[in-house]
This record gives sequence, structure tokens and C-alpha cells, in this order.
Amino acid sequence: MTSEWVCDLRTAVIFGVTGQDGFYLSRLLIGKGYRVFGVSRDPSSYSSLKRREFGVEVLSGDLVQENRVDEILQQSQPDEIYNLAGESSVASSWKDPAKYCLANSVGVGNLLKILSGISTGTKPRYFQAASSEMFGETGETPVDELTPLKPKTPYGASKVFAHTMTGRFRDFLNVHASSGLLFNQESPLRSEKYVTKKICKAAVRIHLQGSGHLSLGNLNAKRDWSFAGDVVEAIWLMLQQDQPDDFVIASGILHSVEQFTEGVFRHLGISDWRRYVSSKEFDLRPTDVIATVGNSSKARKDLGWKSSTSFDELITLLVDAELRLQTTM
Ligand code: F7E
Repeated sequence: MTSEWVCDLRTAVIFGVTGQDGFYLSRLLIGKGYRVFGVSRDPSSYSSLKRREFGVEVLSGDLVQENRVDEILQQSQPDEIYNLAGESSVASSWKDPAKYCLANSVGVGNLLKILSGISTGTKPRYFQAASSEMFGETGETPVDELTPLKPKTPYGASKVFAHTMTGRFRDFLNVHASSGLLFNQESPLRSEKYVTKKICKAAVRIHLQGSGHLSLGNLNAKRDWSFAGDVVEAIWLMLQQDQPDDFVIASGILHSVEQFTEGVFRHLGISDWRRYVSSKEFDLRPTDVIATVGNSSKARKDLGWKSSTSFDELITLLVDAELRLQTTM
């Protein structure tokens, strides 16, 4: 059930406002009339971003600094807190597991502790960005909120702590805390560390220059990709529920990296894409989840949400944005 809010102006704090999802969520909330505080470890980098959303009040802060987090919440008095902060590259998490643990686990522990101690005034609602990487290898059978978590990577393990604590602070300390088990969400704002951006950038360059090469890892890996702009709608809807809960947010459809690559080149009118692409399985990370697909029935039923951008539409959106970027540079 969705709450009927009585106040006109709600206030939200977004930890991790500089990332892709931070941009789409702040745009959504500003559009809904929220006052939005965006927290960043480096606010000066936010003001130089081309993709910053105007109207966001940017504060400096890091979830691992408990006192600073406390100050931010005192200053902003939020109705809603969205935690999109942390380290997000699965491949890089092998190089520095402690950094991932600090950013993705310890910081969330700090925030939940502070929230559980708020006894007067507005008790903010909390959203935690969890990840499909927490499941580990699940094959082509769709997973849901009750599927056991068996992460294969330091990144996945760091997210399991945060997700589990979100549930326990909800169950035992009465925090209005919800966790979104987010499957891969993409947009033109992704960095080249992620496969969709890497493919689109190289393919557009090849299309414009007539030559070039794209070196990938495992082409057979399959992912459940959605558009980040759709995913932030689900994130917002989660905090509009009277009862906090966990929700799988996914398209429910698997595609391989090969299908994505082929689709990108096809959209650019290149059918013989294999001429330009090489692949080395597990060249880029010691192990990989080969396939993971989500069952979002609960989100559909309780939130009225579904991933509304199809795989082909997502490819079109990403490639056309990359074309615009490379032809105006
Ligand atoms: O890889 C394969 C790679 O790095 C997707 C993050 O948002 O989603 C993301 O994690 C697949 C993997 O994303 C290359 O091995 C092949 O199987 O785009 P990705 P990810 O690792 O799935 C989850 C849900 C998160 O929570 C994360 O924060 O593509 N792949 N060749 C490649 N991947 C990369 N990056 N580069 C390649 O050349």
C-alpha cells in the first residue's frame, strides 16, 4: 500500500549523487518537487559534471565518517534517504576487497545505526542499493527475494552485509528500511569500466572511422539488463510503501554479451562485427557469474513496477547517445 503524504515539500538525501543512478534519481525527485540534498565525497567534482541535475544541494560526506553522516541528517532533516554510494566495479573488487568492504558494508552499518537512534521528529525512510551479484551463480532460473545468497566476488560479499543489515534493522530496530536487489542497470552515463559503455563507445568509433578494434572478455556471459531511468522509478516507489521490504528489480530477460555486441553493431549498420571484436574468457576477472536473471513479480504486484525499456530500445538509446557524443566532441 502506498502512503498518502500530507506535506507538500518532501526532502530527500541521496548518498552517491555523482553516479549514474544518482543523476536519474535526483532528476526524478526534483521533477516531483522534492528538496534534494546530494552527498558526494568530492562535491567539487559534482559541479563540474555535465550531467549534474540543477536544484540539487550538494554536501560533502562519506558514509564511513559516522559523525559527518549524523551532521548531514541533522542539517537536512530528510523524509527519505537513498543510499546509492559505494564501490561498484565487480572486476576491480578483486584488487582491493578491503576498500569494497569499507565503502559498501561499513558505511551502511554506520547509517543504519544512526537511523535506528532517531526517536523524535521525522523518522526517515531508507533505501539500500543491493545487487544481483549477491546471488552468485544461478544460471538461467530466475531468482527472487527468497533465493539464498552465495556471492562469488568481493563486491557481491560486501553487498550481502549491507543488504542483510538493512533487513535486520528493519525487523528488530523498526527502521523503515527497504533493499532493492538491482540487476544490471545501464544508461549513456555508465563509465567504460562496464561492458555496455565499452561496446557502444568502441562500435561508434569503428562506425565513424571505418576501422578499429574491440577487445572483450567473456562473450557468453549473460545479464539481465534494464535502463537506469526505469530502475530509479522502482527505487522511489519502494520508499512510498507503508511497509518496508526487499524487492528484486530486473527485466526478467537474459541476453548475452555477444547478443548485445551484435545488436549495437547492427544498429550502426555493421553486420560483420566479428571482424572488429576479439574475446578472451576470464581475461578481465578471475571468475565471473555466467548468468543471472531476476524475477520481479513482487515489484510488479506491490509497486506496480516493470522494466519498460526493451533490450532493443536500450541498445538504440545507448548507441544514439554515444553517436551524439562522439560527433559533437
Ligand atoms: O559486466 C562481461 C563481464 O562489468 C557484465 C555493476 O553495476 O552489475 C554490474 O556488474 C558482463 C560480465 O557489469 C567485458 O564478465 C565481457 O559477465 O558491465 P559489467 P557486472 O559485472 O555485471 C551488477 C548488478 C552490479 O551491481 C555492479 O555494480 O560482461 N564482460 N567482456 C565484460 N565486462 C566488462 N566490464 N568489460 C569487458 O570487456
